[in-house]
Amino acid sequence: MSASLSYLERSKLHSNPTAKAFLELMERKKSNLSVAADLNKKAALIELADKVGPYICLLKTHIDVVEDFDQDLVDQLTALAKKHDFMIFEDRKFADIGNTVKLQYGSGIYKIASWSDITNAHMVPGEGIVQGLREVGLPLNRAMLLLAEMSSAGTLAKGDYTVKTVEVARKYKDFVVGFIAMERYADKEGDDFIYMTPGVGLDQTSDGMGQQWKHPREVVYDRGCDVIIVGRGIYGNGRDAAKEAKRYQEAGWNAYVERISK
Ligand code: 6AU
Repeated sequence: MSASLSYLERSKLHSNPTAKAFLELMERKKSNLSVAADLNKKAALIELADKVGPYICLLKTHIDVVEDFDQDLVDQLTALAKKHDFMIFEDRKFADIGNTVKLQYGSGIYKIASWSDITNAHMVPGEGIVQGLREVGLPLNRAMLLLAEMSSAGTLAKGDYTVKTVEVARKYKDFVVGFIAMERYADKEGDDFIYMTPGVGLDQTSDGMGQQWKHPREVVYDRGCDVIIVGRGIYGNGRDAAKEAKRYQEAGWNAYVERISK
């Protein structure tokens, strides 16, 4: 069962170069922490990425919320990714037909495929969405995640929807390398999906707008997920982002070490 293997052992099970490199990076850096950098000013986003950079494996962006976006932001983020050794995940949550998502992923102002190692999509439109994104992303050695579940209260992504999402992921394993999910489910022979879980917090359980936060140990040890995605728990309420990132890195990593030594 891949939940009991180390990230390094699992890197050998992947054919997708981004998944392989990502799992190696996690092991090398001893980090399964992704920071959700939901900030709307370029300077603030760059400052946060530089502060948390030493502690994270993945910087998660919502590039379309940045009011003063320009190509220089992308250049600076990719330079910081090199400096601190992390990857970039544009949390675009594509949700349209294959032909449209191809355009949204590869062109427009953001040209996401040109700089984002990983992106994600909803399965609502059916598997054409994966075919469209794969056409653009695979030649660039990119990878994607499918949203199999969500962290928010009342989500419709559950039950049969989740099961069908996993089936599609199995069909396109060269490009779909994992899920946004709340627990690990697809550990059939030959599976090795990377489970990334948002809705993680050490100090609070809810934001009053549907978000539900769980403890890193519950996510990684009890539920078998691989990456904790943390936003406001790290930079919200005037917190010291570097200090909090270190705290979350340790909590996430300790839970992982405990899980693989079970
Ligand atoms: O820690 P937070 O609540 O400040 O931030 C959580 C981040 C946000 C959401 O857009 C994202 O995680 N997210 C996702 C993702 C990553 O796809 C899915 C989901 O179900 N819930 C969720 O919060 O940037």
